[in-house]
Amino acid sequence: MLTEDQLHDLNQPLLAEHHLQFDYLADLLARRGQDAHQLILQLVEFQVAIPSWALGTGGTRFGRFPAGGEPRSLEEKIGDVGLLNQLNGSSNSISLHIPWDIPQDIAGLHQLLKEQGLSIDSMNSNTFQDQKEQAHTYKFGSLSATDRAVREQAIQHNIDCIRYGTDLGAKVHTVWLADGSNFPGQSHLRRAYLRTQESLAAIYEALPSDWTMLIEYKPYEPNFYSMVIPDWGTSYTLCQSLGQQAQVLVDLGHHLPNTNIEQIVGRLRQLGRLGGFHFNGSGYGDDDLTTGSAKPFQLFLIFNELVDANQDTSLTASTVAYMIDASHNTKDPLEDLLQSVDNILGAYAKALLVDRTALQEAQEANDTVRAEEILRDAFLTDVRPLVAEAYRQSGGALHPVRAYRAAGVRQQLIAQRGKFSLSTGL
Ligand code: LRH
Ligand code: MN
Ligand code: MN
Repeated sequence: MLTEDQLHDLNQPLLAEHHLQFDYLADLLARRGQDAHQLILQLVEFQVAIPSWALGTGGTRFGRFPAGGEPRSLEEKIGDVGLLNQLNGSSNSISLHIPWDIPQDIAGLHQLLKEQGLSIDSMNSNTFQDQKEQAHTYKFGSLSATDRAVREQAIQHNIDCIRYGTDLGAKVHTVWLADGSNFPGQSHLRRAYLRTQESLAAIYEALPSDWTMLIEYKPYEPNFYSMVIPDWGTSYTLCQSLGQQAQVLVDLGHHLPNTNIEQIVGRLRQLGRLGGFHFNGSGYGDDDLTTGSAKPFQLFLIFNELVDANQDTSLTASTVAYMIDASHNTKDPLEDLLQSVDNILGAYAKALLVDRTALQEAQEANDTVRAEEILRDAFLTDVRPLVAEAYRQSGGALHPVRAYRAAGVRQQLIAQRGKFSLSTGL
């Protein structure tokens, strides 16, 4: 844990320049009729959950290059998220993956979460790997398997996840299925869907009434001929058949290249089925890179849809779970997460700047250039002083990555946990 004094000292050398930049931006925005302080309040409120499996180096199937000092237990993972949240005030919850994060000491975990000002965001089931004591293999699927015993085991696992989550105060359960087939003819496509629907209905029945069940889609990997839930349409129809507590989860990396993700987001929001996000960055597929690193304009356009829908009084208000889902090989995982949250907040801030009245006028008048210019004006505004001020007002660091390095966090974690400590996860 960093102390308040430490954070204060880390901010001190950056303050003069920050004020200069912030005052300039606030004046500029005021001229355009926008209130910087109002925008900051919205940024301070915005929270993105951190996945427990992103706190260690993910690696690829070819190799893994551990950062050192990786968390060895759920308690240490919570500690790492607490650190991130101290630095940016924007990551006050954590997503857990079962069985990587099976909670043991429930009372102790509650105490720890309270001390760190954190909560559990979403539980995630894992029926894509076989575990040691497991009776049946998931080699040929889980909730869609032809073998009833496999399906029952997978259903029970999901119900167990909900039970762990209930113990820890979570309210969201996420189901991502690796189920599918690798070869034409291997699986009966319609029957696989129907079995999945039936299994999901059994899980949904065990869902407490104040919980949401998120259904995540992915077009390929680990199966490459067909995935049982390959796209948002399939997730959507499954949700429709389950009930209002079932919602679609959009993982940015789970689309074929060039998919118009912002349109999917707008569509789901309009249909009242947008339940959550897994943010990450992707150029080819499920690359799991830093959110917004390669396609910042796309991230902005996604937030533009969200902000627009939130301001549309004809739509019912919705609760969207914002989560990161990324883990990779080259960066310090905590630095990567700080960068991801920073890019997410930046995209959100820019979307808040869009002049919606002018945009609507331009759209209605079919003024293509004007409409695009309005978006470009917002996107090209340097909002970093707003985001920095939001961090500062939440008691965090003006520049979280710099503060993290200056405080020598990774070196301390290595000293405590060792150079070769391994985190459970991908
Ligand atoms: C699948 C996925 C899903 C899993 C996570 C580890 O690619 O995005 O969300 O739970 O990765
Ligand atoms: Mn995901
Ligand atoms: Mn993924």
